[in-house]
Amino acid sequence: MESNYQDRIPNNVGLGANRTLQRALEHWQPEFLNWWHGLGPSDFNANSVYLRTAISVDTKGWATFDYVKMPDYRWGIFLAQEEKDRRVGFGDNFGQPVWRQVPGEHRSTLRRLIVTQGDTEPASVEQQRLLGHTAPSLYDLRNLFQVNVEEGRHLWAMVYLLHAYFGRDGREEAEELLERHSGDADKPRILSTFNEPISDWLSFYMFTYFTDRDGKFQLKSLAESSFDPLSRTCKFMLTEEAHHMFVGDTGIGRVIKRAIEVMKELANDDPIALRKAGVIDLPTIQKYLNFWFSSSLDLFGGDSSSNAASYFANGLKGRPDEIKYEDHVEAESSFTLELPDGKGGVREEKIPMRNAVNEVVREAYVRDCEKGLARWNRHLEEAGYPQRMTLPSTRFRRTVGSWANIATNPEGKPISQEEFNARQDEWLPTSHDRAYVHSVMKGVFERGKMAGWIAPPERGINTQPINFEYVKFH
Ligand code: BYC
Repeated sequence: MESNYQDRIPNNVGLGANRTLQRALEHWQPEFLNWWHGLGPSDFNANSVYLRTAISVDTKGWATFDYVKMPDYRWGIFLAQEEKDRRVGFGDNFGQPVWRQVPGEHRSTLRRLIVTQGDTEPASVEQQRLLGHTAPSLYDLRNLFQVNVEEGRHLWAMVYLLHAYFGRDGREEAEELLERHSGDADKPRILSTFNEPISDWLSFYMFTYFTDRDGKFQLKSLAESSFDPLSRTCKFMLTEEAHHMFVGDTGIGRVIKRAIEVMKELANDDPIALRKAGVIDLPTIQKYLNFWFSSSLDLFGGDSSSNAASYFANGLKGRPDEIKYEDHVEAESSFTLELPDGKGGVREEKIPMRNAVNEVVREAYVRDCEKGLARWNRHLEEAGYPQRMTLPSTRFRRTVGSWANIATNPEGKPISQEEFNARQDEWLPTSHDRAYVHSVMKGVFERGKMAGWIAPPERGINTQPINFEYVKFH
């Protein structure tokens, strides 16, 4: 299908040929813009931002860079190219042709999955709406806005599916995606992490590293779906997701680098001395990491899940890179979970592999998270410091799954609730830590300048220099 960039809603889904759908989406468009103005980035909507926009899905068109005012960003609907003769890749229908329409018996489940995915996209924009004011540089400000507009496009992607394939229910769900709000007491976002405030840039980098990475794994699982329009939508979303994780990965690396620079200058690694010098000390970075990693682990759902088993059996949602697995049916296989034994220890339990899909995907996610830690720890190693960043155990501070509300230390050893309460300030950000981090967050809007708590990036965006005017104030 040709890309049409001239339509009011840019698309490669032939929207012009389907007047009813086009009108329905054109009706939703002003509601989206209202939401953007009310709950999107505050105050920077009149500035020109050096953004990439997808104008088609081929290698040339998916990343076109230019100055754009955010409300003028062309939020389009783009699906990856259709794969000829694509077959169901897993579960009970393995090998059968994929579905171009929603099968009646899976309608409500697919709608729920699409709504849950769609709900996270505007949620993240809401969580980050005030961050622009404290951006550590124009480069970072531009990256924040890039992430925000693309999350807006990902919302469009899910809303398109709801409108195109789910009739009146879908249109109602699309409205509700703009009615729930992150952290709202009455109408919160669906998944827990998306109701956590992101009011400082260290949290933003942690979120884009850990939570966007959950996004990567969930999108990859949905890209395996037998419902082909969902699969193609998610495949294209994944191309944009990579930059979001890059922002987190390099952001955390730069905060650590800057701490190391000051540790060297002062010949001292005492957190108090570092805070006096205006940088973020390593123990505080570790606490933020513990917080966001554990929160993001919850997003994979329960470790033993009958929902996950039926998604897999029915071919609705698979495992990332399903092709790499030997058995695509998993009818007989099992998985051994480590569970709390209720007596302060750990016991093992064998469960059907299909019920363990969330855990299998979570394990793959943890391995992917470790790559960033290896990079950040290399900075410490090269500078000759013995400290290392570590991922806490997947049992630590969980609120979903078998380890939910079981007190453990970061190594995953079950401990008493009293010990957890007494020691949690060593492991998780305290109000004092948060207040300190907030105190160094002051906007730096001069070309090429960086806030004192973060090192400059290694290179600019799209081969531009670091001191490029990434955001124009006029
Ligand atoms: N918070 O059988 P269970 C992204 C619910 S991020 C609150 O254990 P299941 C992005 C669950 O919904 C990716 N509730 O889990 C990143 C279920 O409720 P119902 C977002 C939770 O169903 C950054 C019940 O507990 N995409 O894209 O196997 C920026 C029992 O569930 C939580 C998706 O998540 C939680 N943490 O799996 C922007 C993909 N966890 O249905 C964007 C779509 C579980 O019984 N969603 N629950 O009422 C899914 O595939 C699944 O819903 C989940 C849960 C993986 C989330």
